[in-house]
Amino acid sequence: MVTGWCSCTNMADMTAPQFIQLYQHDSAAVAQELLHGLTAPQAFTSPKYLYDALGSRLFEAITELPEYDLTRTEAQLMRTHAADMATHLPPGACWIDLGAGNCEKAGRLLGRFHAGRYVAVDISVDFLRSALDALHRQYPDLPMAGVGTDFSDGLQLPTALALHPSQPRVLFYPGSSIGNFTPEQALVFLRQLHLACGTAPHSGLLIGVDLIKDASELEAAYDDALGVTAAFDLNLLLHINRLVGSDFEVRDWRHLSRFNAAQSRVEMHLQARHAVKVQWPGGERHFAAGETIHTENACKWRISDFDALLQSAGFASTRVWTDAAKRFAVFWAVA
Ligand code: AVI
Repeated sequence: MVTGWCSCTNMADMTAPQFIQLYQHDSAAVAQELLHGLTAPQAFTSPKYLYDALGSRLFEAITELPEYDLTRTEAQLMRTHAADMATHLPPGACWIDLGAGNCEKAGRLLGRFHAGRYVAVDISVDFLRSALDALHRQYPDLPMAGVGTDFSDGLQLPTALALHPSQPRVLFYPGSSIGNFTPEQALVFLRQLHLACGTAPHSGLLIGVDLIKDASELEAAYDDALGVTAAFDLNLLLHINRLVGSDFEVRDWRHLSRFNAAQSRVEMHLQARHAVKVQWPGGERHFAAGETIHTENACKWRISDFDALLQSAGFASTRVWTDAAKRFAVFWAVA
């Protein structure tokens, strides 16, 4: 069901952000998806379930950890190369911010890149309201919208947005969130983003990608000394308990991060500390001591491989900026 409404209550403020909620929580479908993964021979869950209210706050804390420099390196790259980037990106574009959250990253760029419109996309418009209201005070003349949709399974841009076919689009996907897809899933997703760029010339995708580095550094980035990432991972069990009515006990599990060199990815797992029986309405699973639930992949890329992936997804040309140590890359891929 598509529900669209404009939050304008005051006719004097016709530029107030528009909010459109597409995603509707379907508890039976969510439980079915989770139980399918939890009962698989190698149990797994989608990383999207890491982000309940507490999980989102823990992730924000992760971005401040000394071991997790990804967010800071990307922000530094954006600052250092903003002037050069601005010569490649189209002015007056509609910026579509995927996984916008607090809209902070895009907020720093909209003025510099002379955006013509801003569309923040996240699972729920409730996450976007205060951020967009604040951004609206900063850029009162910039038309803005918030769209609540689960784009991990495909990006839908609602017709209620009335995107103009001749306005170029900048799809903005920072933070190396693409790394949470396997390369096969990433290709499917990037093809969808290519389509979502529309037909106006100069449209494209601005995307941040974390690069391969030393395994011990990568493992530490996903298993910090303070235990914030462990809390982020373990909190998933409490979220699952609420979603499927299971009885996971956090203390029965430990967080693991390991670099899988063959697949070029950091894997997060929750490992049973001893034999554990987990029950939920209508089912149960026994986990042997040491057995794991695979909770996240964070794929790390080589610049040349990611460039090839963008080309396979249909993007015509790419430009890349990276830091001196080649820890992180920002790509501008023209549709
Ligand atoms: C959101 N995503 C890009 C983060 C990452 O690095 O894969 C999530 C994360 N998981 C553990 N730490 C951070």
